[in-house]
Amino acid sequence: MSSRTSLTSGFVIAVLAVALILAGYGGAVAIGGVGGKTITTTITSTNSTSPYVVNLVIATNSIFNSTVGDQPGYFVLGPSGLGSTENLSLPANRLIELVITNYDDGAASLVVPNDNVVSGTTGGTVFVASNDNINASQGAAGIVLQGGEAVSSVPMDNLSHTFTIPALNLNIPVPQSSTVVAYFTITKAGTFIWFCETTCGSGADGTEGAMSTAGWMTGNVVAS
Ligand SMILES: [Cu+2]
Repeated sequence: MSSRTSLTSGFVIAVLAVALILAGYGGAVAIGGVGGKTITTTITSTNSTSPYVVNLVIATNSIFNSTVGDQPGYFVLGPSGLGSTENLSLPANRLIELVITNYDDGAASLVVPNDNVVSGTTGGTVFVASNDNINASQGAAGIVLQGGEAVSSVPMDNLSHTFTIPALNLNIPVPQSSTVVAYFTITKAGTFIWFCETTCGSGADGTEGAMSTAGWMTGNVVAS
């Protein structure tokens, strides 16, 4: 190997490493080629550039109490299992990736008009995937991904719940039986009340039970 070739190889590896760091890649990278050996480099992504991911699940089979019966609720899914959404701790001034998996297949009307429209997210949209809108196929070169949809609103007859923080002008409508991904940044520290704005609770107007109880369809977001 001439010194020129060697220099070029080193340069290519350096550029590749920088590119992977810039892309926020976290993992082991195998770079082959120098003297027939494989160089394995571990690059750790930095927390400040990657989004903070929070996973919420909406489930419907929890028995609120013997009088009310079953009610829908938002739950946090984390490394240690199921958590309460009564006090959701989120970082301030960092991009948040909120993933909501909704197991509720029913629609409900709105308490607050127009809260089927997205607000406060990156690009003013949320990405929705469901069993109805993913329709990939197998092509000659591999799977052809098709489906999922970035939407700026959800039709009322398909609206199941919302994740809404009025103080932050954040509104994430959630369709029936879907997974929703939203990106947003909370630009100030504080405690903000989150609500679901559909009539998914109990009582004559659907605003009691889960809808008026922290840890079910409302709670606090504590941003720090
Ligand atoms: Cu709800």
